Amino acid sequence: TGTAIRTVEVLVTSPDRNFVTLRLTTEDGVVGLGDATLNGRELSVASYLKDHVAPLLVGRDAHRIEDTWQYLYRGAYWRRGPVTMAAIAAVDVALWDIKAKIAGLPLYQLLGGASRTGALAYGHASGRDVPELFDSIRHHLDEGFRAIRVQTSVPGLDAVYGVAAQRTSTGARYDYEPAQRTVVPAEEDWDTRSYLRHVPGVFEAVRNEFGPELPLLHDGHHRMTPIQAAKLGKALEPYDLFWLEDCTPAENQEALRLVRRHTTTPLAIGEVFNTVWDYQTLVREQLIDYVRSAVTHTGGITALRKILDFAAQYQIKSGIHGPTDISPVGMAAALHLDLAIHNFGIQEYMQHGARTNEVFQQTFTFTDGLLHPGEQPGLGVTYDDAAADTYEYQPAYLPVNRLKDGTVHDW
Ligand code: GCO
Ligand code: MG
Repeated sequence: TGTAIRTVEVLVTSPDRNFVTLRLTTEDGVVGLGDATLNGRELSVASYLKDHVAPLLVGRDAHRIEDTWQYLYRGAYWRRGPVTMAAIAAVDVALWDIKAKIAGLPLYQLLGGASRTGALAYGHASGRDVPELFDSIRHHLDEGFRAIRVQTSVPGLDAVYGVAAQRTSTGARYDYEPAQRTVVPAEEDWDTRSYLRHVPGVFEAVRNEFGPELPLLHDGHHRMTPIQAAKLGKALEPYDLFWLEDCTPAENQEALRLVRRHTTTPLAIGEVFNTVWDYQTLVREQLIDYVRSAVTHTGGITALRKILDFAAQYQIKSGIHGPTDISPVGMAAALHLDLAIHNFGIQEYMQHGARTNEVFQQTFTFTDGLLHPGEQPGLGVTYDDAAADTYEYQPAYLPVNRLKDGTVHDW
């Protein structure tokens, strides 16, 4: 029939960074896009899709989203994991894109319609010292952001996660791109005690300068033990954070009990998670306040919607992952979900570069600090093959972290 999948294409391009995109086309010529980008492991997802999924999709009815999801998840026998779940996510999002285009509606309408006028976004401010950080915050406020993530260098450490090394040549942007185009990962250094001594003073300075209203966020990037995280959460309480993110490596969900016992600073976790099972204890015991998963890494809209519905029963909200390693296709999927769900919290928005926006043409808007996916049928993103083909894949990796004595630490 006309809605059967005719072609399956796996597209790899590297405008400002590597992106993997799945493109499905039905017999009737309706095109759906899905994001399959897994930072630093891009080609493994491309292979999973090309070698193992594409042959199963040809001829399937594009309307059968839930059935296709279950078929790929259960049918592989080997479950979960970032590669598998990113591949399933790409199929799922592409199928939602197709269904919404056939319906002639923006995707959020199929998810229940708009629950708000737009999705509150937070931007990434950072600085090597306090004056540079203030400049970066002001720059984000000028761009329209109404919530700001604050990351800072730490005295004695050369390079710290989340801090832009320098201003761009125009001086206007404070870009931070964690993956570097090297064949072997770069190495950074780390010392948790220096970090814990430095960060509270930075937040005190930011609060004094920008006042009590501005929502402030911070990412601990998995580096603390539970008791260190408890200490930081407590020390930051006077500065009223919107959230403290990834305070511990949360594979051990029970570790969060200890953090929670000591601090009322709201906690956000989950950008490296890929199924609802990674959240089970965290949600049921109300150990977190925000779910950080990306649509792209958690099995798509179908699966993330279920995680967020589960979280909603415990008054836990969304904080969908939106760094530059989520492609504009993955971002669009997040924005449609943000608009529709009831338990929306905040959306991360890290702004893609000009080359990326040339490859992925988009219809979203950013007004008064709120993102909106636009009113085009489907996701509202088109892929420009001619532009994409000029940017070949280039190996790029996230850094590795070491303590002062050389021990490998969480990055
Ligand atoms: C965030 C994340 C990212 C990750 C990146 C890794 O909160 O946005 O921590 O910056 O480091 O997604 O690929
Ligand atoms: Mg993070």
